[in-house]
Amino acid sequence: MKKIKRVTLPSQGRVIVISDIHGELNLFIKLLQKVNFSSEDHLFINGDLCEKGSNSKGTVRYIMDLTKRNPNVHVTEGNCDTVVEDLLEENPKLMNYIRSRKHSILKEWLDEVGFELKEDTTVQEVKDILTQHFSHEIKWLMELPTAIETDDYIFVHAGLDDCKDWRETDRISAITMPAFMEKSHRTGKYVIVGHWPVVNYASDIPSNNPVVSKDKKIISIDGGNVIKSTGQLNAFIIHRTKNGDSFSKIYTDHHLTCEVVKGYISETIMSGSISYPNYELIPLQPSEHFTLCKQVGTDDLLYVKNEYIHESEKGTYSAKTDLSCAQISVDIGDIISVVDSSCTGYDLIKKNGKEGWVPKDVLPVKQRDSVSVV
Ligand SMILES: [Mn+2]
Repeated sequence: MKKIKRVTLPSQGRVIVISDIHGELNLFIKLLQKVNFSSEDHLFINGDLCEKGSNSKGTVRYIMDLTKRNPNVHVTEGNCDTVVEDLLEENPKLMNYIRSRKHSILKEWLDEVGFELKEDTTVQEVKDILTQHFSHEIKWLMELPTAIETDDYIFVHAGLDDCKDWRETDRISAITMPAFMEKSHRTGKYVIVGHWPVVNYASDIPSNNPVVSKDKKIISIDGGNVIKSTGQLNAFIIHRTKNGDSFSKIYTDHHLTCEVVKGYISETIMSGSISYPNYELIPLQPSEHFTLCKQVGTDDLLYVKNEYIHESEKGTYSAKTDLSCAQISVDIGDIISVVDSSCTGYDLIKKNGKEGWVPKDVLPVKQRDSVSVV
C-alpha cells in the first residue's frame, strides 16, 4: 500500500475509534454525544463512511467538516468508500450497482442535482455530472490514507498481511480481507480494524461489542451497524495515561430500550448463534417455540426460534438471517434493547451488546409484540 499516514498521539488523553458508519449519520452524531466527544480527544474513523445506510452524502460531508475544523480527527479508507474510484475509472459495472442498490452515495448525489437515470445512461455521463458538482468530496475520499500508524497502534479498515513489513500489504487486501481476527500479523503494535462484524466470530452468546485479542494484538470493532438486524455502532476508546493504555467501549443503535420488569435466569443449554455464511440447518427436534437443529456448516446443535426457520421449495431448511440461539439472564431494572418482540413465547433482546432470548413476561406489556425483524 502507498497511502500511509503517520500520526503522533499525546501520551495522555482519549483516543476514540469508530468504523463502518455506512451512512448512518444520526447514529454517528448520537454516538459522539454519548462519548462526550471534544476537541481534546483524538478521533479515528476507520473506513466505510458511506454506502448501505440512508445518508451517505451527509455522513461524508459531516466528517469532511470535522477534519477541517479539528486536526485531531483522522480518517482511513474502507472498501465501500472506493466507490468514487470506480466512478473515476469508469467501471462499467458501476451502473448496475447504482441501479440495484437501495442506498449509495452516487445515487444520493445524482438525486441532489436532479439527474434522473435513464436506461441508456452511461458511466461516463454519471462521472461527468458528479465530478462537476462534487469534486471536493470525490477528491477528499480518493486521498484518504489506507492505514494510519502511531507509535503503538495501526488503524486499517480490514487487516494486514502477516509479512515482515506490513506496509507491503496490498491495498485492496488491507481494505477487504475477511475475518482478520482469525489471522495474525508481525507489526508489534495493536492493529485496529473494522469491516468484519464481530458477531461473525462465533461465541456462546452473540455480541456486537468490540473484541480485543491481547495475544494477537488485534482489536476488531465493527458492531454490524446496518449490516446486521441486531447491529450497533461502536466507539472503542483508548485511555492513554502515564501508566499505560486502558480500553473501554460505548455503542448506539436504533433499537427501542426498556426496563426489565421480571428477572430471568437463562437455560444454559441454549447458547450459540447462526451467522453468515452458515445458514443451512437440519431440524432434529421441534417444539412449541424453538427447534433443535444441526447447523450444517459447523455441526453445532442449536435451538433455533421457529419463526426464523425457512423451508425452501426443495424441502431444505435455513435460518432467515443471522440469529442468536442463546438465552440470556436479566435482572429487574436492567435497561435492555428490544430487537424482536413479534415471536411467540419469547422476545429477542440485547443487553450490554449481547443478544439473546427471554420469556415475554420479562418486558413491560407495552413493549411486547411491537418490534419485528423477520
Ligand atoms: Mn468494509
